[in-house]
Amino acid sequence: MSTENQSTKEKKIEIYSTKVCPYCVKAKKLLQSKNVAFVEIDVSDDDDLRMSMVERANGKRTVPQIFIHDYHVGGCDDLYALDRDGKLDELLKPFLV
Ligand SMILES: N[C@@H](CCC(=O)N[C@@H](CS)C(=O)NCC(=O)O)C(=O)O
Repeated sequence: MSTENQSTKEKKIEIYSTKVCPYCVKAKKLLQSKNVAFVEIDVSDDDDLRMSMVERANGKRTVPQIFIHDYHVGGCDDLYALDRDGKLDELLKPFLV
């Protein structure tokens, strides 16, 4: 495997979510429509995991919190705003499946 492929493989899109969360569903729908793979981290029943999300998201406590590799997008509204501004597709390019 080339170095480029290797590094792309190590990068990932992560979405912190809970089981009942309309904004999470909406955010995942947009990611799915873009044909990218993402990792979902369910923090519903895990306070430690939720705290690590809050730390990583600079104090944001709501779900979803979305990360494109190490770029913190924010929540669902932020994801849709990026798309409206025409910036999302470029960020998602390395993750197309
Ligand atoms: N504007 C935020 C709204 C997110 C939001 O309100 N999420 C709800 C769940 S759908 C939430 O986190 N509520 C508080 C909680 O679950 O602790 C976004 O677009 O992500």
